[in-house]
Amino acid sequence: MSTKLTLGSKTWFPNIDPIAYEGPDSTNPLAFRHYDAARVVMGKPLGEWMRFAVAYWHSFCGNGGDPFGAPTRPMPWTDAVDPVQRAKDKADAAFEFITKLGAPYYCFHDTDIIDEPGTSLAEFEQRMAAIVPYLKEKQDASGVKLLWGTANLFSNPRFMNGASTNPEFAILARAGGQLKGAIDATIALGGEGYVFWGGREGYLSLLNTDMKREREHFARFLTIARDYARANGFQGKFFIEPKPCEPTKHQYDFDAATVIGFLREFDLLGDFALNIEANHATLAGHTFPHELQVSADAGLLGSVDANRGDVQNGWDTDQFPVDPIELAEAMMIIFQAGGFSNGGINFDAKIRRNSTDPEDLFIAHVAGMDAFARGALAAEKILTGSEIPGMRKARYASFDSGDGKAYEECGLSLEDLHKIAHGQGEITPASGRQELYESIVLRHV
Ligand code: XLS
Ligand code: CA
Ligand code: CA
Repeated sequence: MSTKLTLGSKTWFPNIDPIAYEGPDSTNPLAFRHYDAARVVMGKPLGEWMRFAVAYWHSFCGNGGDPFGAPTRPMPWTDAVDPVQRAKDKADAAFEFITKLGAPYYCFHDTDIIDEPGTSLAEFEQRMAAIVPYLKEKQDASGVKLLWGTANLFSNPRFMNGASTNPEFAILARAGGQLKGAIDATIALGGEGYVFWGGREGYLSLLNTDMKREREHFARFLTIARDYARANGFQGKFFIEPKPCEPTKHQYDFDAATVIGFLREFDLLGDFALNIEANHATLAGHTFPHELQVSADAGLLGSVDANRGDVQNGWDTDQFPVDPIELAEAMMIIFQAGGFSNGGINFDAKIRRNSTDPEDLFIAHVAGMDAFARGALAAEKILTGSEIPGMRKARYASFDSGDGKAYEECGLSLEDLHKIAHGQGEITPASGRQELYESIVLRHV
């Protein structure tokens, strides 16, 4: 183990060595087969495109408990009685893990880095003041950076009716007080982004909800958060993470298109971009690539929460991503959008309840990073060496000249279309050739 790994004295993953790249022929699940951070892909090292991050909450707080059963996961870093010591142990475990994995970033909620005391905001602030400098030391010693921070404004019972969309002003103010601390921590730790996921910003019943007012309050909350962060030196990006439902029946940040409309309506474009989570895309009835493309087309593709849902289950299962075909399509969109500026690929994914060996967490991340890398290598081949870009362009060739071009340039009226329609007779539509496109993708993955 390198001396860079810990400030604390303990080793939490004693049987795991730093993960190395061993190449596609390796059968070692604790080695990368595709993810070689230094390998240049689409003109830039893979590591710079990916900007992988580890999620504190699933990896170091999630204990495997579910509504039907008690925790299953051994997490020795949660044993200390003193909350600050417990938080430091957790930080030691997290940084040992992230460093051995070779991920450059991590992400957290305020309540992940230190446990929230019962009620007092002042006491929570004292605890935050104890752990944030420790995290800064861990970052400086390891070189691991903060991709984004966020506030957990949804778990505590006080937020059962929402945070910034709560019908009671006192709760909204409490949420704002906590938000300020999370922004301060993100700034102190040099976070490149700040995420707003609208945990309970939505409703369970319209009968008791003034949706218009709640959305306006939400926009106001984002606006003053942005103003505060900017005034205090935050130069990163704010990310909104869409999700259609869960925990509320209907969340205001339903999907990428809804969020883009919201940002435009409340004049928040410019400071905000989108954090697209794969499993949230499928919950919204879309695909992960769809949500990426909608964001990219609006110039708002900020960051990614990497995971996958389950085709059979209609909830947020947050499994590790493994499908290289889906990820090749995703990476084609990310490459064409020019990548992330302040964002990255954060594994908002959890190992299953019955995955209880310490190495399971490593295997899951290694496979997830490899799946993205394999998708990226395929995407490069598809974009630079396959028939697909040309085929797709040719599909729209009738808009490149003549009447089609005039139409795109706003030069034709409905009467013009009527005249053209009469002049051209019946048309035989061209095949969309979807299976051909799919077979080409398959050839490159
Ligand atoms: C929950 C969300 C959450 C955000 C951060 O479904 O994915 O974890 O990413 O608050
Ligand atoms: Ca997420
Ligand atoms: Ca999720």
